[in-house]
Amino acid sequence: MATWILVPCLGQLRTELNRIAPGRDKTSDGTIGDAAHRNRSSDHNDDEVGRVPIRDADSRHEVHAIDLDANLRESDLTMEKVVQHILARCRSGAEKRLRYIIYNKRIWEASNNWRRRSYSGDNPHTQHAHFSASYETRHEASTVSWHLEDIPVALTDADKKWLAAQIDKAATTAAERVWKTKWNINFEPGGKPYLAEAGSILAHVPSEHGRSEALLNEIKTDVEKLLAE
Ligand SMILES: [Ca+2]
Ligand SMILES: [Ca+2]
Ligand SMILES: [Zn+2]
Repeated sequence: MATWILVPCLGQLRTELNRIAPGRDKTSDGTIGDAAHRNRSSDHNDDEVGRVPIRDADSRHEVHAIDLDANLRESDLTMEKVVQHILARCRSGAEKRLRYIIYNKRIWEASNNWRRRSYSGDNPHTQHAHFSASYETRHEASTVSWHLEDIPVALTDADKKWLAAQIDKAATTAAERVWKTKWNINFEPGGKPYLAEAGSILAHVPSEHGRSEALLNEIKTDVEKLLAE
């Protein structure tokens, strides 16, 4: 059997999904069709020898469809979000590499201006999403970004904790730098400026320094400026 390839645009889609959902389930992933697909016209078939809806311009053996498992194993990133993100780009005209998407009993087609229709095929596509690609060389071969990293996802508690620690560290470092270089204030070990919460500036300078309110505000502004750098 001739060697076939998945069209590069869909390979890129899978690569990006792997990047944003590194622990995703791949059980229901699929590319080239099984025996059942071979008996009917399907984008999962080898386009040079199999039954496909479109004959393309080249003689490369290509598969123009990918199934991606719906279980992304992420806290706030779902296949529904991925599908809707891609659909929005298709509808805006920013994305031209797909012919249709099937997911969770629904189908959206380029030929139907990406309007939603209910899908009643044998497989309800609840375990995976199906993406059918264009047969136009410039589209199928394009590996420009699908911009999956732009999908808004809430931070996990672990993410928040990590971020807060980074900001805290940056704030402390910035504050110490200003105080040492500009104000010539040196803190003994353990006498670090108290930062009320991540991203906030010093809540107070130890009172023994006897600085005035105006001076404190000036320091605060400096630190804020540093943090914004
Ligand atoms: Ca081909
Ligand atoms: Ca081709
Ligand atoms: Zn499929």
